[in-house]
Amino acid sequence: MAISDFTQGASDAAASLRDYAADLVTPTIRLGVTGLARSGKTVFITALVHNLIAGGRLPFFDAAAEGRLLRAYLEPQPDDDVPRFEFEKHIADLTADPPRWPESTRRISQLRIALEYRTAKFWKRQLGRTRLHIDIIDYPGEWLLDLPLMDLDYAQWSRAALHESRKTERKAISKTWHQALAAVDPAGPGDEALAERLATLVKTYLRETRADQYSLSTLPPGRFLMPGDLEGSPALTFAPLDAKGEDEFARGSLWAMMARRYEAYKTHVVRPFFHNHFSRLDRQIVLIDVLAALNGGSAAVADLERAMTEILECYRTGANTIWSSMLWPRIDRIVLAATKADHLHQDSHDRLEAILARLTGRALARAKYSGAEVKVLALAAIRATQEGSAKRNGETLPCIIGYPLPGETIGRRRFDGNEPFAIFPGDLPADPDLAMKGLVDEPDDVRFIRFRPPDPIKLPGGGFAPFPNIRLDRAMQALLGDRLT
Ligand SMILES: Nc1nc2c(ncn2[C@@H]2O[C@H](COP(=O)(O)OP(=O)(O)OP(=O)(O)O)[C@@H](O)[C@H]2O)c(=O)[nH]1
Ligand SMILES: [Mg+2]
Repeated sequence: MAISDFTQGASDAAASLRDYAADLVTPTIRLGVTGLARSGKTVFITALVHNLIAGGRLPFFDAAAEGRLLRAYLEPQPDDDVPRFEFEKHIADLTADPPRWPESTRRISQLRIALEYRTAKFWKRQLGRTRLHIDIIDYPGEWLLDLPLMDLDYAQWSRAALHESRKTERKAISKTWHQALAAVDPAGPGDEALAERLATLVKTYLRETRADQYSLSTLPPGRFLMPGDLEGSPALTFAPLDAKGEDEFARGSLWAMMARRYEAYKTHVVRPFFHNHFSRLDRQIVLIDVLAALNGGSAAVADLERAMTEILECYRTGANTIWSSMLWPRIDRIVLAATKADHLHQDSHDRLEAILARLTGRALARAKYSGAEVKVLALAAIRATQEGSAKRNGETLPCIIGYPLPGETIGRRRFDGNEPFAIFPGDLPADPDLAMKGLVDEPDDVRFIRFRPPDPIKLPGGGFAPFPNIRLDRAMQALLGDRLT
């Protein structure tokens, strides 16, 4: 061995020893960020990290407001087998000319940020600095829908999934799949091409139930909706079968093949996710696009409520039998956040929070969160609009002003993305129960259109200033504040 190899090896060893020692002395919070597709996870994490690193104005985040945050910087993440959250790429999108929203991410990713701060207790005495690692984990909320599968065998799951798909409102969408299924004999030979065809039909059905009206059917394998790195993998080539009675199926039958794959999915996909990632989280924020559901009408709201109930079930450790086999999550603080609040005038922000509280109320009331604190709030991680007032029919009304994205329409007007426009977003109803019925069912529609991100502001020393936000600081206080005292 050459001497340089030896010294290289020795310094590697020293470095990993240093890392190890640093981990021992630097406490770590693992913060989970989840939500259904397009709920705003990527934008939230990017804005949070940007605000910490670039010293954003965060009046309700105590450590920042009290001037105790000294430095924040990115560090290599601890888990080598998880893709890194591409913070720099997302910032590059948001600060491009014209600015654009980051691309959809659709899989798990992780980022570590190190914070140096002064504790409040010793602040006056000017004692040294303290470090905290925040490991942020972005993962699809759809994956949480898999938890109930752990308690079901293949026959039970098949029955439940078929029952769901036969409901009136889904009949039209499941028709093609059910026609194919009617010709299938579960006792017949386990044929790969047939398995693939059935799995594809189920995935199409699931996608259509969603595309249709922002809806989710219960008991889908979460990866069917959001495959992550398993896109096209044989691990996802199974589907429910229709067995009459309590038949026994021979080895080599289609049923046996599907049952084996279903169990493999549980063992190799569902369990590792809950075991390796979910159960290690300390804090959790669940992002919810309440406005999109309100826009979709009462059926969309009802579906969102159901999906949230299932998702929140995962945080309910007290009475949940499934957890005993998988380690319990140790989450002690949960924030439920309605995103994109900048689509509303500030007068409606409290109402949006009330609607979210109502939407998740049933799930929360049922749940024992084993002492976890739950906070509900409305936020915009990046505020794409400004507030103003404008006259309409002689009356002065509060409005929001932003650049509607190309292709957005209001009435007959179609936007090209280059002109700012003032919009009267209307008020959310003060009574959350009215909102649950869905806004588009109301005669006086409240419609939401999408805006492009705000213009970035260059800092003299290089880089960009954090974007304006709504209540992002309150979310940060609820999630991290107590660990920075
Ligand atoms: N106005 C406004 N729009 C937002 C905000 N956050 C997200 N959006 C919009 O919502 C879209 C989706 O946001 P993302 O952060 O990419 O959502 P995601 O949950 O990461 O989505 P996936 O990666 O596809 O699961 C963005 O492209 C924006 O159009 C916000 O704070 N304000
Ligand atoms: Mg994303």
